[in-house]
Amino acid sequence: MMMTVQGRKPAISRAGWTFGRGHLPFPRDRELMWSVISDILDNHGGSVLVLAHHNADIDAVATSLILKWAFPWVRLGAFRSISQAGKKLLSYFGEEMEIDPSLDGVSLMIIIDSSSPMQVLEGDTSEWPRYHVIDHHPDHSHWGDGAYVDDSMGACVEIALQMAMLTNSPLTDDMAVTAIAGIIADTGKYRFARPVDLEVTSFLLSGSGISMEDVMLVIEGEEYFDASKKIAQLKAMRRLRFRKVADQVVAASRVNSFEAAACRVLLVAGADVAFVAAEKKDEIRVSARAKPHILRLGVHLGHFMERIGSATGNQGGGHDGAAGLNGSGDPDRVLMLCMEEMDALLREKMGIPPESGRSRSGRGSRKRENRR
Ligand SMILES: [Mn+2]
Repeated sequence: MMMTVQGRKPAISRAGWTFGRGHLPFPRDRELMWSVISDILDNHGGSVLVLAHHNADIDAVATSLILKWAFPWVRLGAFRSISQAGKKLLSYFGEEMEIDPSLDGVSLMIIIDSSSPMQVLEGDTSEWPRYHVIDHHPDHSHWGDGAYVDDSMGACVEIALQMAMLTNSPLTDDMAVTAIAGIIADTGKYRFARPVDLEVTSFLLSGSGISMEDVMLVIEGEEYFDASKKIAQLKAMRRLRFRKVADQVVAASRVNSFEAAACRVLLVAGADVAFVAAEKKDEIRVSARAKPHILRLGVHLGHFMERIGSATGNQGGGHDGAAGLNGSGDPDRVLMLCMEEMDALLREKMGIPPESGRSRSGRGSRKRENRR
């Protein structure tokens, strides 16, 4: 473990806990939260299982870790699997979660970050060991009354943090790294964060010796990507071609795999719309991604790729900002078509006439895209 384990105590007021300018509000329902906590305390000698959902994500793992550090006698488990990112966070702290843990002898379960029973266990809830639910998802009607749900929190780990503070646990650097990782993961790197998520982040940074860089290293450090993904992303950059449509950039590239990841890299590098094709044996796959301002123009990539699909004898479709195509054919020709059609669509949506005087030849030929 790299971080220090010595913890600090925040200042407490009626509104919650503070470190510097950071603020962790008091739980939405203190009595309900305390009843969960006292059940965990009462089961000190029993067997308490903290259970996370299928393919446990960073927030679920972070919530489990905070609860483990606050209540060291609990066991950690996940239904069916743990996500790659979740495993990375666990291994950073040398901790483990049991996959499909045995329920023999379990006297109490704390189900976390899950909005319905089928995400965490099979069978009827009436046959499960006794349980409490801690969650932040807005739709939790599947659990019925008694679940502790606070959908004002961007991440479940913020609720776990309140539980730790309510039992007077000091804040350690490990807790701060873990909790910020959970918040980052569940707010789309703060893209969808609300003020409270930023206040809690500030609380964690002010109350610990860690920096944002420490957290980023844990969740996207150099070991985060496996080698073939890194190579695919770099190759996508090397094979990049792009064209400018007014002030927008449409980019395309080819890889052997990880086409969706490569698409995201092109967007980060500056493209507004990206297409990346992968060819495997006789099969091709094309991923398409667009930034939100492109969608606001009225572009729907799912419909767009459906159109490209039928024009090339393939299957295309998807969401407005993330779509794809599967089938066969020459990937370069499909990419070329994607770029030309997107060029035309963007011009239409932006009200720019086709070829808007950019073509130097004057014979209506499209401007050649940059290539290398
Ligand atoms: Mn979550």
